[in-house]
Amino acid sequence: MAERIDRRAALALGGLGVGALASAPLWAQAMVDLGLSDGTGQRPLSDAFPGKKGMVLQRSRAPLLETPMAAFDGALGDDPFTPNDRFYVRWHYADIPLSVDAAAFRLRIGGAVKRATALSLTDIQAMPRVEVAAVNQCSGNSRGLFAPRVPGAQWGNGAMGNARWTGVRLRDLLDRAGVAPGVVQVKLSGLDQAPGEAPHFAKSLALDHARTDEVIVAYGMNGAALPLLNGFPLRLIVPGYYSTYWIKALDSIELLTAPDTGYWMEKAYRIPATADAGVQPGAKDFATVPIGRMPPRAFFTRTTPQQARGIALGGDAGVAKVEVSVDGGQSWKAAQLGPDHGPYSFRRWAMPLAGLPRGSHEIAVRTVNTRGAGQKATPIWNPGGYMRSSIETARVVVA
Ligand SMILES: Nc1nc2c(c(=O)[nH]1)N[C@H]1C(S)=C(S)[C@@H](COP(=O)(O)O)O[C@H]1N2
Ligand SMILES: [Mo]
Repeated sequence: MAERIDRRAALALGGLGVGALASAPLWAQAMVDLGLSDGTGQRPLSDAFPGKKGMVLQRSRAPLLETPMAAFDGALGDDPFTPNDRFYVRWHYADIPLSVDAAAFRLRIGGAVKRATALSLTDIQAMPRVEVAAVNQCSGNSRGLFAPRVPGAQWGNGAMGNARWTGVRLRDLLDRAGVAPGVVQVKLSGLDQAPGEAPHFAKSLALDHARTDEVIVAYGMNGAALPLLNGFPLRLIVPGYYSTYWIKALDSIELLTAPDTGYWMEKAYRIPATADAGVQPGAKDFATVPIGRMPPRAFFTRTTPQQARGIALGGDAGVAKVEVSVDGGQSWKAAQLGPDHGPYSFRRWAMPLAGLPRGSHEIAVRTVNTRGAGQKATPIWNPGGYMRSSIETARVVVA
């Protein structure tokens, strides 16, 4: 089994020294332009991080590495999974696990449980195994496209990736420990450490959600162990939800009898309680709710005078259709869709463009999911730079 995690795998992955986090000199690197709203989107591509290559360097410590859109490109029939070595990376705090001893590692399940439990990776891999294809997207993906600009990581569209995640159901883990009466939430946290008095990164899911078939604790990613930077040896997978909940290097599950009032639930990752999560630029003092499900989105990965193509995600449901407009959104034509890998996966799309007259054309792409949710032309705004999901455009010049 390719995902089998043994001690040797951990040692091979354990070489991430702090020195390795320094980037190569900027002059030695290829640059990309993320097309950010304020024109400051030029970034180097970096090979300096263990297990990663050709990543858009946003920040070295804590690592923020973006996937260049070209890494998502492929023909309609190509699988729509993001290679592990191109998968984006985001950590809040610089003190991240630099090596993990897989033999000594334990996942602790405590709080309001019938028996406090600690499971080894061997214990976990002996449990019923499940797999899900799902997009992991940062809540702030595309934040750098917000106008007016908002503070935070200035991501282009590449703070997302799609993988086949293999692991065990969170429910099965909870049942090993036994859920005590009165539990309302499940709090999850990992091996990374907060500096000083800062709050440890932890997120909580409602018990009902945590017990669904879909929420899994993964040890495998695209048929291999998780890269250290993507949460080796275990991470939470919450299909259809933004990845703030997808706790990496997961080592603690705590059952709560009252809602989590920690900083990362009460203060951070909250969106306006409006229908589209948008408010007027500059608005303050509006009601908020925790960010949750993802809306549908479609992206270009390559546009030539002959063909436009890309990827789409349905968010919390499958991609029902993808449509392309070459006339400024007046008319739309259905694109061809690639193979369906389930409701939470990317799906490839392609549209022939041959026949466009000479000149410069703006091409637009939009998707509708199987719940009937679509995309709007006008971008939303909120101060966190969360949940951008408006229609994307690309320009093609026919000579
Ligand atoms: N332990 C831990 N898990 C974490 C985080 C973190 O800082 N620490 N960041 C979350 C956020 S906000 C994102 S966007 C994703 C990024 O996942 P990736 O680095 O595998 O792409 O991890 C999530 N899980
Ligand atoms: Mo994120």
